Amino acid sequence: SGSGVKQALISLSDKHDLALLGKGLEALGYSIVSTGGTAFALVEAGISVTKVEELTCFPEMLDGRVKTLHPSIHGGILAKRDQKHHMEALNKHGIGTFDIVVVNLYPFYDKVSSKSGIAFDDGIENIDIGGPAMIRAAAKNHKDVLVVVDSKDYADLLEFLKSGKDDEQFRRKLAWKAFQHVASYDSAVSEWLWKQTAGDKFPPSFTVPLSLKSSLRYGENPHQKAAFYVDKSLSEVRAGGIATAIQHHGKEMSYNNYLDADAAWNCVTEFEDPTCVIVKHTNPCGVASRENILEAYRLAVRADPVSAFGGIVAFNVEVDEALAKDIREFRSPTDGETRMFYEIVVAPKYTEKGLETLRGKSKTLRILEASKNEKGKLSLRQVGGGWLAQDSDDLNPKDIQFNTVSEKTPVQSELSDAKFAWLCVKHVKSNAIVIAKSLRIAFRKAGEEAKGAALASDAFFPFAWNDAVEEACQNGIGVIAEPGGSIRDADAIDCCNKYGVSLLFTNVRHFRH
Ligand code: 93A
Repeated sequence: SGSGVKQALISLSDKHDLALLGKGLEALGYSIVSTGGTAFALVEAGISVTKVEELTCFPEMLDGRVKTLHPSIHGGILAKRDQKHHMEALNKHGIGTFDIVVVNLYPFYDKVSSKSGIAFDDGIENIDIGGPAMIRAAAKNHKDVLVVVDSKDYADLLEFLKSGKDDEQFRRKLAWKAFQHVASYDSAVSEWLWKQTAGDKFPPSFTVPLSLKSSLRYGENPHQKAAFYVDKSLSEVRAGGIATAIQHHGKEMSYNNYLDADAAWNCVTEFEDPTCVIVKHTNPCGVASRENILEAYRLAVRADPVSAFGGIVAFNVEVDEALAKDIREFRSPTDGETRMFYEIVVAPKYTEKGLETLRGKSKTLRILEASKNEKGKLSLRQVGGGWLAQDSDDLNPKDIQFNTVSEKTPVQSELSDAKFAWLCVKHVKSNAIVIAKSLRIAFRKAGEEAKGAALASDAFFPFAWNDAVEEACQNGIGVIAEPGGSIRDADAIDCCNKYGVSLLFTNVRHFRH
């Protein structure tokens, strides 16, 4: 400040670790200026504080809409200390400088995404105006002002101040983070407003609030740089999905690991019964549901033991000691000798013993604990010069109807196999067919094992005769599930009728490219 006293401006909605910050700054000789609630909390913690109103000589106005929007505040942030006329202007108006600005914003995102919902006017009131103004001002003038928007940075800030050394890089990093914070905030506001204007079209443009989770060693290949970003930097709520999974053990996750783990996790969480999914290069190569998860695991391996080797194993139930032992010990059905090797195990939960046993499998095995994906998220894919956006394919499996269109009606076990195959096929790269059977071994080659099995196709069959449908019928498939909707649907029906096979139309397509 002009009087030589160092000043920090603090205005926080999330007051986590505020006392730690306040005490640290006070000990370093800073005088603290704060808004209403923040000042109150600091006083409670025994820290002396000057209220913003005392500097501005203005009361908080308009129900708090105008608190800090004042030259006494913004002049003190924006003045360039090495510009004589800036400092003269401050002196003339009796304005002191701020060396530190610590602000976090009204929790807009949490409010509008709360389960109970929020009234439109409440949403509006939760748009922070003064906070971003201070953050932007401080970040612009970061050469003279340290700007902090994340309580995780308090310790670094205090450390930096204690060191007494200046560091341009540290200042720029804080400024970068500050603008990132405000940008995510504004995009959340804009997206919410867009949703309030209704219509089911996608917005004319949008930003996805992201924050860096980790730098990755490399991308799909070693010559590609890569990083992993997490959604919703502004939410304290732990979002689901692979991005927020806890890693209990193993080597660092790679770019490809994340892709594969995501594919396995998305697939396995579709099922209600205890299920094991094994994925190789984002495609499920073995899926099995069984009351007994041990059996499901072994069946999933057996479906394609060669691909399963080195794959990702996902479960939708807790991994206990018995299952962990099997994952550790089970020998490849290809030679009955080699122990199965995996890159990753992902599950919703582990017992203590289960975790301990898995840790013993290898140093490298990555063990992930994940929670279910949030539904209704945007799915984005990059193409040359742009992005494709769509709703994620997260129809509730229960809402899909399997309408019999053939003369033959499937028996109960065939129907449940068809539903199982249908859930699988959605997760296989198009064009996909999946064959499933409730007996011990799902069929690999055409032959005995296919007798009475269920076949699901992610898209309709453009041809039936002398093509996939007839071939399946000739190979002993008992039931076929497909979307229907081809101009040659009648051929598929006739063909199934000829061979006495049941045909089900879902009216839903599950392409996945
Ligand atoms: O309503 S505002 O947009 N107008 C302002 O002038 C203002 N100044 C600070 N919101 C404003 N703030 C915000 O108040 C800060 O961003 C912070 O999140 C919050 C802290 O208020 P309190 O200290 O009263 O709890």
